[in-house]
Amino acid sequence: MKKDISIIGVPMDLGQTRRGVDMGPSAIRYAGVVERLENLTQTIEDLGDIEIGSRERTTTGESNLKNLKAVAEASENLASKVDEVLSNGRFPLVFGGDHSIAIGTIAGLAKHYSNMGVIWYDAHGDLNTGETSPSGNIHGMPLAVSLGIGDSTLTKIGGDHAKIRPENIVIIGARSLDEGEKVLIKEKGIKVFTMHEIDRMGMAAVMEEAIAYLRERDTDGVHLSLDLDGLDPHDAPGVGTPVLGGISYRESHLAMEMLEEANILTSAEFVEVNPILDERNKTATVAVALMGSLFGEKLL
Ligand code: 6HN
Ligand code: MN
Ligand code: MN
Ligand code: MN
Repeated sequence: MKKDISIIGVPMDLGQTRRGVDMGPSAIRYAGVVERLENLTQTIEDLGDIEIGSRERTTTGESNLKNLKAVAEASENLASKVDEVLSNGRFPLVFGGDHSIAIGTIAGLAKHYSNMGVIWYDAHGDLNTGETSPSGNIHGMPLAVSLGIGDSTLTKIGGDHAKIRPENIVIIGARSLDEGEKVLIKEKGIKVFTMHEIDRMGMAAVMEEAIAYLRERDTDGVHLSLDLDGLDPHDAPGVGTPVLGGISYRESHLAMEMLEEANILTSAEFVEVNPILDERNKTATVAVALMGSLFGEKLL
């Protein structure tokens, strides 16, 4: 079924410390996203970039979370935008920016879905809190925040309640989890397909299981949060926190094709594209190619 897509750019780089990821939305547009998706969609509109506000990098006294205030403000803006797009009956397609933007995306989505599923395609769990984080970087925390765990400045965005349930999350591609994240995954019973499962079962079986799992949960919407570092750095070099041994380009296409066939997605975001660290805009180009598959492009 062809969708009505609204693109939202989020030029955010304050959730981590490497410059350049704020240019991710431009790089994705430059790689021809609208042209690529035009014929695959009912309608497509580009709403431009949301306001990030103060770019001043700060660490406030009582918190070890970097740039907390600025990230929180931008997340509020993004949540309203996503809410508005859904209210217009359209499919939000969000471009990062670092992964801290998922806090705002999911907060906006949660205004419309009470039992939302989330597919977290990532080398990391992004389940840290101020206590467990090795870096203080908020891009390592958005999944925890969406569960209502972490600094209240972030968890209260879009309303002071958990936006998603742990049993409605599927993490795919994990290969760099911090100790505190591992504890949380076990404690909350979060479904994770690490690289081990992908190697062992193959991507087709992983996606079949992931889709069946979310269907069993009777979700009223499913969000794909795709961090480009979920892919192997060979295929997606333009990311701030690359981890060897990732998901291949072809496996990722297959994953997108299977999501399209299953027709379960109601929103998506592509994050962590950093053109400064990239090779000739390769990572943005990969992101756009994956979006092609996600919205129904076929090889024949
Ligand atoms: N990402 N687990 C590390 C941290 O600093 O919390 C890395 C997080 C990476 C986050 O790639 O979206
Ligand atoms: Mn991430
Ligand atoms: Mn990551
Ligand atoms: Mn290769």
